[in-house]
Amino acid sequence: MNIAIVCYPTFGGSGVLATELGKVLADKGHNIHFITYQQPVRLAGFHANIYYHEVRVPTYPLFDFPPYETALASAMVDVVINNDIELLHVHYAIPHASAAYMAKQILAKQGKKIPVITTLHGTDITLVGKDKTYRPVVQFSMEESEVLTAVSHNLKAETYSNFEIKKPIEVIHNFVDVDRFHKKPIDAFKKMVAPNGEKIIMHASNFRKVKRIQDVVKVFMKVKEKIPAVLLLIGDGPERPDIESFARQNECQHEIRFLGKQDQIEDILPIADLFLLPSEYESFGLAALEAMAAEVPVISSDAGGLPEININGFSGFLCPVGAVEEMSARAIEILQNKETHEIFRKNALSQALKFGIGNIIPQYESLYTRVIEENTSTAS
Ligand code: GMT
Repeated sequence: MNIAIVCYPTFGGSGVLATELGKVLADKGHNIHFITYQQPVRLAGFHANIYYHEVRVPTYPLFDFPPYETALASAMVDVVINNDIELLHVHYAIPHASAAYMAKQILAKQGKKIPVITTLHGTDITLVGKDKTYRPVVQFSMEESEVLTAVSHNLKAETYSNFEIKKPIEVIHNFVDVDRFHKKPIDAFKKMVAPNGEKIIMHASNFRKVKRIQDVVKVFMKVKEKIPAVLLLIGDGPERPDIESFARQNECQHEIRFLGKQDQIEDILPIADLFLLPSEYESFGLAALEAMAAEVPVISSDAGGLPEININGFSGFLCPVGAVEEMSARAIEILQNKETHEIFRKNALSQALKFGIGNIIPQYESLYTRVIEENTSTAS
């Protein structure tokens, strides 16, 4: 199949998922065309079936706000026409779904009928999308997509409760390439960050408020009262300066390392003993799934779609949002006993395997086949 994937190229979960999806599909022989404004962070190297089309937004003195959506729609038209694209798969509704609608109309005038699949990822619905600044456009463009998918049952329910959407939403959970993450920890790296055998606690995110990184630090402080531990924070974003000063105020800055944005996260996760994701909301929690694939148990909040992937008392624990005491007690419970820790590690991996490539990618492939067939039969 010839598929165009539109996504954000940055470290956010939706861009990561879209890029990984394209890479797996390319490995399976499909031609994948990424359309975005920058090389996606997880798209390094060369692949015979992968094409990258950069959206350029020329500046002009009149433009206080360069019209990205217009440039994106034009790029979609160009890529579809010149590469025999059969399907546009857009990740994150804003502005990708509305740009796709525009491209579809332009292409229809030129006699080319192109179907659009919109995959909803989370904040495009729960935060930004429902804001009245964007709501009418998001609602309209979702309705106009041939197919809507959501990355969890929770996000599907959130979409129906926040928008007047009549069309069905298909749930296709996010996936992980378990073989890539399930690696032997790099000993030298482990020794460097935990020279005295301290337990390694980890968190990875885009450091937005919704991630509640202060809770991560609070849990860490409680754990290290009982067990020698270090905290590794991966990622970067608006909350970082506050977290740095919070750590200094609590005199634990020397036990916390900020690793910044990392694209080889599969080399870092395996050294962790525990992963924390105490988010206010998480439609899915791809970072937690990647940790589980690296055989790392997860303590997360029970918000959003997290209970669909992290199984309480099995792959880790689910605690109410903000329940720092409970999260700390659970972390200590997992970390202080070697045998318990080992059981949680194995369970985390077996839970991650349920979301492995082999289980999820065929769902996308059969969806694509169905949508392309329907489009061909109605076009002729
Ligand atoms: O919140 C983020 O980490 C970024 C955001 C995005 O769209 O890039 O992530 C959302 O999509 C991910 C992939 O489907 C999900 O794993 C995240 O749970 C979701 N984030 C939220 O719902 C807050």
